[in-house]
Amino acid sequence: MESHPTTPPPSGPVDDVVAAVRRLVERADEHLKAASNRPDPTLAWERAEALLDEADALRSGVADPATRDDLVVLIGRRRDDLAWAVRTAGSPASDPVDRRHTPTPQPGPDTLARPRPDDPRLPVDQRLVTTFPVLHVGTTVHRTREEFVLTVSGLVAGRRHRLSFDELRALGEVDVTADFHCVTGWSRYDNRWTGVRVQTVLDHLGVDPAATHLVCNGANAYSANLDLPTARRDDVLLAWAHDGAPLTDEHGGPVRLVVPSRYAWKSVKWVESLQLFDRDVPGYWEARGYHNVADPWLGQRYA
Ligand SMILES: Nc1nc2c(c(=O)[nH]1)N[C@H]1C(S)=C(S)[C@@H](COP(=O)(O)O)O[C@H]1N2
Ligand SMILES: [Mo]
Repeated sequence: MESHPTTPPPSGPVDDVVAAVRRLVERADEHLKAASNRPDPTLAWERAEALLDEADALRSGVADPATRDDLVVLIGRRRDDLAWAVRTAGSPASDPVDRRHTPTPQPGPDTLARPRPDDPRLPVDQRLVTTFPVLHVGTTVHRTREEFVLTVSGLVAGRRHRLSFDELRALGEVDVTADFHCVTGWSRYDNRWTGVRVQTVLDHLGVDPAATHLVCNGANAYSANLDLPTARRDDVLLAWAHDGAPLTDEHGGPVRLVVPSRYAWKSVKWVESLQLFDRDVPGYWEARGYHNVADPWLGQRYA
């Protein structure tokens, strides 16, 4: 746990640092914008990256954890935009909603699998936050536990099932404490999730032996795919509580998927259904250039 000072630090110098970080990010934005109009955008990208590195160095000195985390997310999104620009250079422009999301500059293959030297719990290229950022495509969904229904379809015995919240919970409640790694570069340690194992749900319903993969669908046409061995891991949950409190709407309540061994985009919020397939069917981000597996320890950001 981070200890919070009882008296806030004098606000003047802190505000100055925050303002300086924001200015660096704005300048990086300008280079990113300029890059798109250049025949050779490389120099502009390099400038943007250097400014973001400078911003990261400055923000690491900010004492207030919440302020520092805001800056981590702010800078991370620009690194996303930069990586996406580099990656899609020369190809037709993609949907702006999709572009808002993307991650950090692609590290070289030699850096991919390593933990950060200063913190072995943190994959290289991730930055620790102590708040709980909110990230999703579209607007927050408001749905009660009474309104919740989980549909399981495809290669399951009986082909189609509908489970209420209480039916789901009655299958067996477990706690999993795990770290959460977002592809945009922030990581949050020690999230205690309460829910039912996907494994338990599948075993209860009876999966067709031909099934090899599943797709988890959430609200707003969001989805993510997993192979069944991954989906059946002990730490993969349909979760309804976080750190002992019911999942809030913004974090995907009443029920979200949690897949700790994968980048957080696999942890679908506002879960509606699971579909079982005898083949791999890409989800929302997997169909938009992201890695199919998404192991943060292997830096599997892009396909
Ligand atoms: N339905 C839905 N689930 C989603 C997303 C989304 O856009 N829609 N974004 C994913 C991404 S990229 C991340 S980082 C996590 C963020 O979860 P949080 O907002 O609870 O931190 O949700 C994941 N689940
Ligand atoms: Mo994410």
